[in-house]
Amino acid sequence: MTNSTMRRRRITALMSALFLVGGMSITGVACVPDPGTGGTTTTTTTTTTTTTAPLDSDGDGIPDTSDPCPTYADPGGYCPATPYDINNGTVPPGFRAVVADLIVLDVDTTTLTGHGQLSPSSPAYTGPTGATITLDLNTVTAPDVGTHITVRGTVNAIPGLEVSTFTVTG
Ligand SMILES: [Ca+2]
Repeated sequence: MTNSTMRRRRITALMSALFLVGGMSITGVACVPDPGTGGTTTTTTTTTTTTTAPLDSDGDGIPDTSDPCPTYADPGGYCPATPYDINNGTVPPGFRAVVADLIVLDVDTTTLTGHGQLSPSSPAYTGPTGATITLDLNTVTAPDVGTHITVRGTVNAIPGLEVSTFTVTG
C-alpha cells in the first residue's frame, strides 16, 4: 500500500467518522440561503413637528383666544373694571373684576360685607353717582376702613363684588 493510498483511506475514514458523529449524511445537507438584506432598501424617515404656542399678548399664561382681557396680565383671569362698570351693568354678574383705587368706607364684621368707593383722585372717577360698590368679604379678612385697596372678585347681582383677594395700596 502506497503512502498516497494510506492517506486517502485515513481521510475517508475520518470523514465517515465525522458524518457518523454528526448524525447526518452528506446527501441530507441542504443549503439554506443567507437571508441577508435580500435587496431590501431601508429608508429612515425623520419627521419634525413644530408646535407653535398660542398667542398670549400679556404673558399671563392665558391664551388671547380665551383671555377675557388679553392686554391685562392676570393669571386669575380678572379684568379691570370700575364701580361704575359694575353698577351700570357694563360688566355682568359672574365677571371677574379687578377694581383699583377703592377707599374702604365701612365694614360690617357680622354680615361680612363692606362698601368701597372709587377714590376721587382716580383718573376713572367721574362723580359720586355709581362710584360705590358693596363688597361681600366672605372669608376674606376685612380691610381697615379708610384704606385704599385694589380688589379682585366676582361681580354679583347686588350689584357688588364677591371679594377673592385685596391688596392695600395706601
Ligand atoms: Ca393672556
